[in-house]
Amino acid sequence: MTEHTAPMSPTTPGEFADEIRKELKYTQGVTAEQATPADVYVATATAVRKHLVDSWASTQHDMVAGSTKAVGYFSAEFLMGKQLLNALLNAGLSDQFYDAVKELGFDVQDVIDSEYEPGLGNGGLGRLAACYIDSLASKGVPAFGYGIQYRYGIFKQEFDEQGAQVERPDYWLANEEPWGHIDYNRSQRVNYGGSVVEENGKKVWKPAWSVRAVPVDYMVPGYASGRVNTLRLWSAKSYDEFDLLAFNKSEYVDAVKPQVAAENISKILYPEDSTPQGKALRLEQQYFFVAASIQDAIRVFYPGEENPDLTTFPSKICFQLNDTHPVIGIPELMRVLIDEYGYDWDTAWSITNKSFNYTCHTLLPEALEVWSAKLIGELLPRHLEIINKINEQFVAELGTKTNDSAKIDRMRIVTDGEDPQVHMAYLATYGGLHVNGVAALHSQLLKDVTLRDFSDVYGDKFTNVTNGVTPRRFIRIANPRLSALITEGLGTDRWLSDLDMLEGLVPLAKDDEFVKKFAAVKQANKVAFSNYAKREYDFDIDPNTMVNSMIKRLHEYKRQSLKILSVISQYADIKSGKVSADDILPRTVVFGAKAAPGYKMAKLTIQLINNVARVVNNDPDVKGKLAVYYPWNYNIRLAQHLIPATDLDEQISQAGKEASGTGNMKFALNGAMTVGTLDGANVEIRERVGAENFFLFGMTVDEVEALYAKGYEPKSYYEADPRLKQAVDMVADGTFSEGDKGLYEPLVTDWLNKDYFMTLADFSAYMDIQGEIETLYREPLEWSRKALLNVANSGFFSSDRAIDDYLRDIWETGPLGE
Ligand code: 9GP
Repeated sequence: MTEHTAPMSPTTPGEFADEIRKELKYTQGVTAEQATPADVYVATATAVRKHLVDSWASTQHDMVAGSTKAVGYFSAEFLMGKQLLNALLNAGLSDQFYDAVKELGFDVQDVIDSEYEPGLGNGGLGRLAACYIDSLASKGVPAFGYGIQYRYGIFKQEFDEQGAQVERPDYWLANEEPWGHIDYNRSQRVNYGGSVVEENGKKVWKPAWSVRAVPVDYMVPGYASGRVNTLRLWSAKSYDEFDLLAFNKSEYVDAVKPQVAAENISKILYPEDSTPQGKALRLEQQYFFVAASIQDAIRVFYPGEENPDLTTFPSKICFQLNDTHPVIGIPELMRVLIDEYGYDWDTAWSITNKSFNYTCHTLLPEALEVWSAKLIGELLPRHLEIINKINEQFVAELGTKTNDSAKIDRMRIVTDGEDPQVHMAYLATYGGLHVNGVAALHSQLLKDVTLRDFSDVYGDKFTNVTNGVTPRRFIRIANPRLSALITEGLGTDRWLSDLDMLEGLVPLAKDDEFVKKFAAVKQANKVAFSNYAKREYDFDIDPNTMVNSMIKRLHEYKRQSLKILSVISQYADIKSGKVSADDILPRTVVFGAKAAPGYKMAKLTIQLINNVARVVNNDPDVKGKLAVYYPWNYNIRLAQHLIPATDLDEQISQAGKEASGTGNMKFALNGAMTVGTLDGANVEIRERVGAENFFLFGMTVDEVEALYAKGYEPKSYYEADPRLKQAVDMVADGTFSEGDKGLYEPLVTDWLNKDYFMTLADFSAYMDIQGEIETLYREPLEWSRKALLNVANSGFFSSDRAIDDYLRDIWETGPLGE
C-alpha cells in the first residue's frame, strides 16, 4: 500500500502499532506475543474507533445544536459487510494499519479475515441502505440508519452431497464484535396488544405486553468529510428477565418464557411467514424498530423537553421508508403525536405527512406488503383505529379529486369486506410527501402500472432516484489495483468522492498503453481471485479463461435458469464436436446466490446448477474449455473478490421485473462488460456507457406485455430452437441427476408449460449474442478498451450522486452547517 486515498491521519505506523499493543493489553488482556490474529483484529478495531470518536461526538453535537435537517433511514436490512478496512480508510489509517500489523509480526490477511461478516440483509435492498449511509456520512449530512440488530442474519448457505442448498443459522455474534456499542441507558419501551379504552373523552391504549428496545450503535465514518454518523440497530430484551418463582418450582422452560418471547423479536431476519405466528412476528419486528426509532428521534432532537414543540419535528428530521417494512411508522407517529403529546388530528397529520417519504424497490406485486387488519388489530389496536381513520380521510379526499368510484375502491388503504386488508404501499404513498422508484424505468413502471391510480391522482409525489453504490468499498477497497490505475490516469484520487471525474479516463481509452495496463489489472485480479477460490473453496479456476459471473439472489425473474440452459447448450456443443476446438472460447462461469428457504423452484435451480457444474467440471472432453463454479454462501466478501476479476457479468432478468439492480453498477465500475436485457438500471448503464459497449439482448417491456396478452406458449420456443430443445431434454433425461428423470421434473414442467418469466422466449437471442461476445473477447485490446469505457462512463452510479438526488428532490437538506 503506497498511495493515500483519504486525508492521512498524522498517526505514524509505529504509533498505530503502539495503539494496537495498548488495546491488546488493556482490552484483550494479552501481549503482542500471546495475541492471535483475531485479537489483533479486535484491538485494531478498538483503536480505530478511538480515532473516530471525537468526530462522532462533534457530528452529533452539531446536528442537535444546528439547524440542518437530519435524515432517518428506516430499513429492515443493513448489509454492511466487513467494517475494518472501511473504517481504516475513512480514518486515514489504511497505510499505517498495513505497516503496524507487519511490525507486530502478523499477516495482514489473517487479521482482515478474522472479522466475521454480518449478514443483516438479504441482498440489494440492504446493501443499498449500507451504501447510502456511507454516502450520507461522506457528504457530511447528519443521518441515522435505523434498523434491527438481528441475532441471526441471513442463513449460512451450504450445499449437500446432492448439490441442494442447506440453510444453517448464522450466529454472527458468536465471537467478539468490536464495532457495536450497546447503549442500555437509551433504551425505549415498545408496547403491543391489549385494547383501546376511552378515558375522559380520549382514546387510551392499554397494551398487554412490552419489550425493551436497546440500541446498538455503529459509527458510520464518512470518507474525507470529518463526519461520523450513527447506525442504530435495536435489539429486543425482556423487561421480565426471569421468573424466579417458576424456576424454583423447577418450571425451567416457563421461567424464561417472557424473555424468549421478547428476544424472538430481534432473533432473525425475515422469519418464515407462512404461518400466522410467523406473520405476527414480522409485524412485531417492523413495529419494534420504527416505534423505538421515532421515540429515539424525539429524545435526540428535543433533549430533556417535557413538552416539545413537535410542529418543528419535520424540520429536524425526515424519515425515509426503505420499502414497505417500516410503513407502520406512519400511524405510529400519529399515535405518538395525538395520544402522547396531545396534538389534534389535523396538526398530527400535517406533521406526519411532512416527516415521511417512501422508496419502492420492487415491481412484483407480491413484494408489496399487505397486512390483515385483524392481525394489526390484535397486535396494535390503536394503530388499526388510526389506519382506519386515515383511510376514511383518504377516501373522502379522493372523492374531491375523482368521481371514478371503481378507482377509489381500488385505491383504498384498507379494503372493504369480511377480512379487510391494509395495503402498506398505499399507506406510504398517501402518508408521506414523496414516492420514488430506484431506476428510471422502474419509476416509470411504478407510475404506469404498479401505483398507476396513485400517480394519476398524486402525480406530484412521484419521482425517481436511480440507485448508486459506494466507490469506497466497491472500487477502492475491493479493487486496489484498479484504484491505483485510475488515480494514475487522472493524476488525483479525488474521484473517490467525486465519481463523475472518471470521465477523465475517456481519452485514455484511445491510449493503447493505458488500455494494456488496464487489461493487466484485470488479469492480476483474475489470478488473485483464482488463488482466493482455491484457498476458500478448493476450486481450480483457470485465470486465463473468460470469467463470466452471475451473482444475485436466486429468483425466477432474474433467470439463472437462462444462464444454466445456455451453459448446458455450450456443453452439448463441445461434447458433440459441433464446435471445433479452435472455435471454443474457454470460459469459467461463476454463480453466487442464495434462495429463500421456502422457495422450491429457486432451490431446485441451485441444485441443477451444482450438478451441471459437477458433470461439466469432471468431463475430460470439456476440460480447459468450459467450467462452472458455484461458491456457496455468497456474501459481500465474495462479491468484493469476484467483481474485480470478472470479464463478463450477467444482468438477464425479464424486462420489467428487476427494479434496478446494483450489481450491474459494481461490475461496470470494475471494468466488466455486461450482457443484459433492457431492464432496471441496465437501461441507464447502457445509455451512459454507450450501446456499442453493452451486450443487449432479449424482449423489451412492451414486447413482454404483448406476448402475455397474445398468450405465451413456451413449448413453441422449445420446438423452434434445437439448442434449447437439447438443453431442456438433457435436464429432463437425467444427465445432471445421475439418470434420475424425476428430480428436475418440476423445473422442466414449468419451463414447458408456464415459464412466467419467459426464459424460453429469450433463449435464442441470448445464445445469439454469445457469438458477438466471443468475437470481441478474442480481441483483447478492443475488449479492454470497451471495458475501460464502462468504468469511465459509470461515475453516475455512485451512491454519492444518488444521495445528492435524494437531498435535492426529496429530503431538502444538505451537509451540516450549510
Ligand atoms: O429487487 C430490487 C433490486 O432490483 C434493487 O436494486 C434493490 C435496491 O433498490 O432492491 C431490490 N428489492 C428488494 O430487495 C425488495 O423489494
